[in-house]
Amino acid sequence: MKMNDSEMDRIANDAASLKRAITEKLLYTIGKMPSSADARDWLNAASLAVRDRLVERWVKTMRASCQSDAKQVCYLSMEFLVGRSFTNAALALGIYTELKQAFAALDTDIEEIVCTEADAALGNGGLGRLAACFLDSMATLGISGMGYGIRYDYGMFRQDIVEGHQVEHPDYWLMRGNPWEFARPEIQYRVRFGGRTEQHGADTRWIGTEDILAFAYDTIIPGYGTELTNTLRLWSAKATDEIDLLAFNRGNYFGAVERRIHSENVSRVLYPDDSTMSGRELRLRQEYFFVSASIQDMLQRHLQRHGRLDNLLDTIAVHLNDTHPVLAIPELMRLLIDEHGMEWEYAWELVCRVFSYTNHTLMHEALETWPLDMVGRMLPRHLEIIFEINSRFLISVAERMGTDHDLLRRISLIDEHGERRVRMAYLAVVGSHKINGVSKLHSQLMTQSIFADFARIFPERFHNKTNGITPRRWLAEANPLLASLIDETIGPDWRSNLDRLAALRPLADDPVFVDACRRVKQDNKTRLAAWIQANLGIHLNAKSLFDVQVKRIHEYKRQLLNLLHVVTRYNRIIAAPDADWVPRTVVFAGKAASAYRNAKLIIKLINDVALKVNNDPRAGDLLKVVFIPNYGVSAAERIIPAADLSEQISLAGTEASGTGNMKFALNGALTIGTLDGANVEIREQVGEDNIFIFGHTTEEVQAIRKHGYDPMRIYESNSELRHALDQIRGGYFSPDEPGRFKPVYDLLTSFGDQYLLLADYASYIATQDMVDALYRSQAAWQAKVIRNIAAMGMFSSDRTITEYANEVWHAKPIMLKG
Ligand code: 26Q
Repeated sequence: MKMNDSEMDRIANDAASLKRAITEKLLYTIGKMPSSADARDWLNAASLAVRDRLVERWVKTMRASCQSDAKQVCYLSMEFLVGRSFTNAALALGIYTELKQAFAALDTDIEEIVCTEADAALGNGGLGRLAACFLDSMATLGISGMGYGIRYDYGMFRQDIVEGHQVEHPDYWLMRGNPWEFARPEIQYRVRFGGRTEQHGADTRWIGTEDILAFAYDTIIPGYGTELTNTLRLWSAKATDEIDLLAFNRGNYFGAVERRIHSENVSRVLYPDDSTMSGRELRLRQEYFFVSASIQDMLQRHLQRHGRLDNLLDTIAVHLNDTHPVLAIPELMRLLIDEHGMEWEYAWELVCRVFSYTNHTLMHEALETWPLDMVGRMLPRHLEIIFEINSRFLISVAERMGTDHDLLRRISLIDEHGERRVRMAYLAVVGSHKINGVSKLHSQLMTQSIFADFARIFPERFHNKTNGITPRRWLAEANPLLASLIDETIGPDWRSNLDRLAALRPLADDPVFVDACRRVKQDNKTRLAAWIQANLGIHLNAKSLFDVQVKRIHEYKRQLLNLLHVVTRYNRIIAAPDADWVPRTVVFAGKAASAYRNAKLIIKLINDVALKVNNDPRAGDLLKVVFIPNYGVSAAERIIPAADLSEQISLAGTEASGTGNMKFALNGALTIGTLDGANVEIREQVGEDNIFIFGHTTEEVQAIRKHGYDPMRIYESNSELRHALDQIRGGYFSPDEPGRFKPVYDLLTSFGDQYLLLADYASYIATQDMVDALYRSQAAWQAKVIRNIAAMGMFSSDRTITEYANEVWHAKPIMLKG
């Protein structure tokens, strides 16, 4: 397909053509006159104009990938936390400046348009955002990839803070349409639930099911510095017609509609839990729904081209983003055996070589297990297959390692204690050829704890892939001021080769560059302060040290430790208001899972402390505390570039990796953190003089636990800590309800505090004092900032994806011609 002149004109990239394209979209696609269009209409029009320019690349890519024999990576994830797409797409196409001019010619500031886009918040946090960074990197590197997930009608809830409490609102992100997606009603699959199995000779039939249709919606994922694009394919649930017929025959119109609604609820809403496994049946239905549609789609696309399945391995690699899509393993077995007549042994060999799996947590509460009864009722054929996988696996282990009943009980895919449950993580390990953790420390702990037995059985399967972040969104887009300073200094290549930042390291001692960095940070802080003033009515000292902890609220992440420092600092200031303090602004943001009581209490405590501190004239400009509501991708893009200090203070051994830690360092914040997750590798990269490490190590934590943790002893022996905790317990921050925070005190001072908060308090406070001391010397501070930025090369998700492509997926980049 060659384009003629008028087609070329349609997608020309100069400002005048873009302006014409935008006004045409507004009129002919949105159906509005400029005079009646609001900012969001203009955004939709401009997005459609930008999308046209992506489509050309998309078509080219699909043609090239058909001609190439490169493997396609199918990335299965319940979550894709993409955020906004407009600026990202414009930067990938290299037309942001022209779009800005086009809007200027329409008398509009592009910033006012861009901020009307709703975040695609189809994820909870780290795991979902990682999937989005990976899609970006795969496209940029030319790895042919397809993200598969669910098109939730409602994404991550919107968080309001009302009188200091979290209030959740539904996030109907599709309200004003989604200009980025292509509905593909011709791509639909039937997903079956329930029913029973019947044996016919050697054949098993699954019958009597209740079915749902999965409809595909495609979004183009542009690569940077390449014309290659990938696809994010999300499934939306639709009722089948049989549902109506069944009910109509009984003369029950409302019954029919109700059942339609019931079916279509499968893709209605994202579960907003990220660290406890909510065992709701609807969640399991969601998991099977998108997995089944995705696997059927892969087989159908493969068969269309090749007409046989024995070479499936040559065309696809399927990656499981945590256990959430692990039903893909029995689903592929079922399709190969029951529908395509393959032998078990042959099919199993294929399956194990197709799948790979990433684990994202060691915490027991977050590991997925499902009641056997529930699985059997919902997916009777899959349960049979899981039993068969299990019995063959246990037999092979017994053959290889002897019949150790204790071992066999431990590694069984079925947990027989109490109510019998399927262990999804074990299913993932047995059915994948590669299994990884997301940081060196996490991968190592993984093979010592939850998968210790499996690491002995399959040592060659386990490896590490330290997480990364895309520099396109997290530097180029989020921090344009720093991006242009770096461009002026070392050129623009860092966007697709983040190692280039190393060239900045010698400039840590260059007073001109140091000062330029400082000014960029100051501008970003001033902007955030203005936003906070306008939106929250809190006045900040933009010259103060911005100390930031933004992430999901969870006990293991220890927002309370941060807060104990805030209270301690407040007490010190009140005791000596005229001392030479380094002024601080402490920023918190993050959502609590809606049923997580303690997390919600932490949010209330942060807000109550903020109220007290911010209104105390004795603290004045020296200390301010802000809780920014509704943390998400767009909020992160605003907040992170303005941070001086990045709080990464989880108890050692609990945060699998963290990726916020990388975003902050890349944007010129210094880290105060524990030796946990990827903090360990950040320290290795930046050097121990350029990071503030405190607290007990993983081994020390294990030792404390072994010998018995005694927080009361710590409480008794540290008067500042005792004072802070007594204030929290006694209602100093909650005079309207003095007992409100007694549970916080009880938690932290009881043997039951799993996260050893008080054990790290003294070391944390002492390290915070060192932060102040360094901040007084701006040249020394900025030098460390620059050494951090310069060392971030390895935390590009391009590096992570290159490793997955080479070592796990065996996927090579595809070449685009012309
Ligand atoms: C499971 C079953 C039922 C309901 C919900 C869930 C569920 C949903 C989301 C369980 C876990 C999650 C999300 C986990 C997550 O985000 N983990 C983070 O992954 C990041 C990327 O690897 C790491 O950097 C973080 O350390 C890790 O906490």
